Amino acid sequence: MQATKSIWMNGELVDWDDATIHVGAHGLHYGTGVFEGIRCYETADGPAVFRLTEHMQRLHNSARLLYMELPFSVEELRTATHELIGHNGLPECYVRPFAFYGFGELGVHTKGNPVEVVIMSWPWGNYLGDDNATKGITAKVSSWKRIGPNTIPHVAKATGVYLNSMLAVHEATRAGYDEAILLTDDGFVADGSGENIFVVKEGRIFTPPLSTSILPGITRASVIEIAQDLGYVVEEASLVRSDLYLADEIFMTGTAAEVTPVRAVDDI
Ligand code: PPE
Repeated sequence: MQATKSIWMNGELVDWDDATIHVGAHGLHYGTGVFEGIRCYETADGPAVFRLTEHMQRLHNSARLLYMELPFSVEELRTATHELIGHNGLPECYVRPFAFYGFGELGVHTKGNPVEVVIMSWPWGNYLGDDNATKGITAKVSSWKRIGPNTIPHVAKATGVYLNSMLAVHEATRAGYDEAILLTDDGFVADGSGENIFVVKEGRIFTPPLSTSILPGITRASVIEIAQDLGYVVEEASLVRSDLYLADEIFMTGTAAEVTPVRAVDDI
């Protein structure tokens, strides 16, 4: 990870090296945090942040689902993001806002802990490898199931939820694949470890509905909108693993992964 000048912490810009927290922070012990991943792209008019309001709104929704009250509004977080990007001076970057219960009391209940809000930004190439964005990746259906809607709300982009993704991507890469695809407990295709999934079959585009334990991806929503504008039929439909094996094409979407083609699933 490439260091940049500053990090926005609770309303102030602090030097990269000084943005530290106490080891007793609640979020570190119990995964009680929420986060976002956003991209800022270079344009002819200068750096432009893609769908910033939607991302900050999702951060707020994630927090609400963790009984966490964010001390900054969507508008304030937007302003903070612009301030940070301007200050760090990068033409393109990845932006990582997050909020977590900080240092105060331990014990699983969050009472007595402050809510800390941080925004980092740094240069980050394609998540699955810049080459893979054109060549395509290989994926493995994970033996780890995607967390269910009554386990932890999957709609929340919560830090603790990502143990699920971490296990799946480790399993996949240790077996020689680039990425994991997680199914729900009852066998429906859900997410990649950090991406949503689309399947193309006979000219139509399919993607799992929001109720299938997926993160409501902002890239996913953008791709659906753009594909429909281009005249494609996009259907939100429950998919099973054989739909992956029989697909004409598969691609994954995410802020970090952007749009990455999948060239094989389970060696098919
Ligand atoms: N599903 C999961 C599980 C997921 O983590 C992401 C984003 C998506 C779908 C796509 O969502 P969106 O970015 O709104 O299109 N994963 C973020 C974090 C990756 C990381 O390892 O950190 C990201 O792409 O920023």
